[in-house]
Amino acid sequence: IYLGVVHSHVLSSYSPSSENLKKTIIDKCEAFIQNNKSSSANNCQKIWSAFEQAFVGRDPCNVPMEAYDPLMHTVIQDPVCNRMLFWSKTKKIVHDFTEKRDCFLTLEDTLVGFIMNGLTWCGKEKSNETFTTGCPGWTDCVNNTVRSFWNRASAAFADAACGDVTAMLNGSIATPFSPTSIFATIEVKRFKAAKIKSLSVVLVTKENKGTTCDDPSLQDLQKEIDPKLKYNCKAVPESKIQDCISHPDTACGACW
Ligand code: AVW
Repeated sequence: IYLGVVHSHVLSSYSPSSENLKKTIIDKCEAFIQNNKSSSANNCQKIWSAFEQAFVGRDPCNVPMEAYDPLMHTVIQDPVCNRMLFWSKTKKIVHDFTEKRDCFLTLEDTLVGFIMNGLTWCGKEKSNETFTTGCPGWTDCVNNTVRSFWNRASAAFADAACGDVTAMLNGSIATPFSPTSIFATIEVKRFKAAKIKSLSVVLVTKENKGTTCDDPSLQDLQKEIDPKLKYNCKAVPESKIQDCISHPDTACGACW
């Protein structure tokens, strides 16, 4: 009984998960800046503070995407015209592709996307603690801590889009332009014809099977975007992209 009391006292005052999340985020932030000197104007402590104020003390199902406005205003990120790569239902292949290449950049290759990628976090009402377990899942409630972050970060990424923009979509599923995806609900809606010249869809297919560029959902995509913006779509076999992943020296222009 005595040990039990000591144990719970230590737990409540030490709050290990919160300390770990802070360390994880600051370590990832610093590692990113080390590898991307163009991000060196960022201050990882300030990023942590702005991040934490979005959700600490809040119901984890009631964090609107605007809660992350201060974080997004704290992060300094240069736009990278012509190299922005959006994606939907292609998470693994798209990141295997960008990992060893500089010609394209996904949200997860930017500072804020890199830091949060793979993490789970939330707070609790009337508490200043940070949790990394027991947080609501993606579809448990609309305004959950993690989902609102990705919505907000995706909005900023799309707002910054300029030049020729690329989107890698999944041709192995029935609806490559899924109406409930972040790509459809947030990103495409924020594409600005004044800044963007063209949208190129790379439809990743399994050897001439599945959806084609004529798919109705891709026609919906084309209808969504400003007609001033040039649209094109190319079905590319997954094996061709895999070849490019295995051979990082292949020029990006030769991959599709
Ligand atoms: P996605 P998006 N349960 O592949 O267009 C758990 O659909 O939405 O592509 N996790 C989920 C769920 C779910 N039901 N739905 C989505 N996720 C998470 C940011 C999961 O981690 C970039 F800029 C999944 O891998 C892209 O252009 C991820 O959300 C665009 O937004 C992506 O879902 C990709 O979002």
